[in-house]
Amino acid sequence: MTTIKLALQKKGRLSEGSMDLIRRCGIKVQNGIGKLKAEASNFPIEFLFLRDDDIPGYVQDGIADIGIVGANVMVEKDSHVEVVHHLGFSKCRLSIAVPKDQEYNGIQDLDGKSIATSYPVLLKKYLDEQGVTADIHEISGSVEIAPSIGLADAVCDLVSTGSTLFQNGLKEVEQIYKSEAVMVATPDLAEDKQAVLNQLLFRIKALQEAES
Ligand code: PRT
Ligand code: ZN
Repeated sequence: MTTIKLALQKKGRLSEGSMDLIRRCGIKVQNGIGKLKAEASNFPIEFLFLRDDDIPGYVQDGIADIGIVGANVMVEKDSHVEVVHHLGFSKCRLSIAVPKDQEYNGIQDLDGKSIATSYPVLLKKYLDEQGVTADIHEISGSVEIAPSIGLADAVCDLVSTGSTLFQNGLKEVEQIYKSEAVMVATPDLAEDKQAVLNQLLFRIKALQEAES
């Protein structure tokens, strides 16, 4: 039987939800510490453990047939993959935040200002739609520190509880994108692999229905 390759985040905010979903589907997998590949013993699926940023590219290129990744990363990378299912975990939002004492009357206030983010594509799209021109300063982490060290006037980062913003003296002023984990597939998946994916999706949907 054909085996499909599923790309998962190795370690991070998607890994637990992803492995938990696989296990609840009744799929048995032994994932040795540090291993980058694993196989299931009772379902035709192989797992590749990667950094989340690399997952859309691997799936687009067909190195992996399917993947589980945050919708935010998939859209930011502008990857040509198909979203086959919304998985409902790792929910968060991409938001703009400004120093809490700063007066804020609307997105126009950010015109001509600088905004630090790890999501320049999603941010630019939103600003363009709003007719706002800002200087987008791309940084890869610790975004919330940027205003307090004078690097930017505002930030655009992922938020779940809001506590990181709060701890850094920031307030959320615009929600620009809502995200959750999604299952993506390579475009034009071969028919035999599509059949395996359908079996997997059938199990996932049954779980979701049982829980709703
Ligand atoms: O090493 P690798 O590159 O694989 O992982 P990573 O560090 O790039 O990503 P990771 O594991 O942090 O996040 C993976 C995905 O989880 C993201 O792309 C989102 O789809 C999703 N997700 C859900 C989140 C959050 N919630 C989240 N809260 N990703 C990041 N955060 C961060 C946020 O950047 C901020 O620093 O958590 C902080 C805010 O959290 P609160 O609860 O204080 O608001
Ligand atoms: Zn990452």
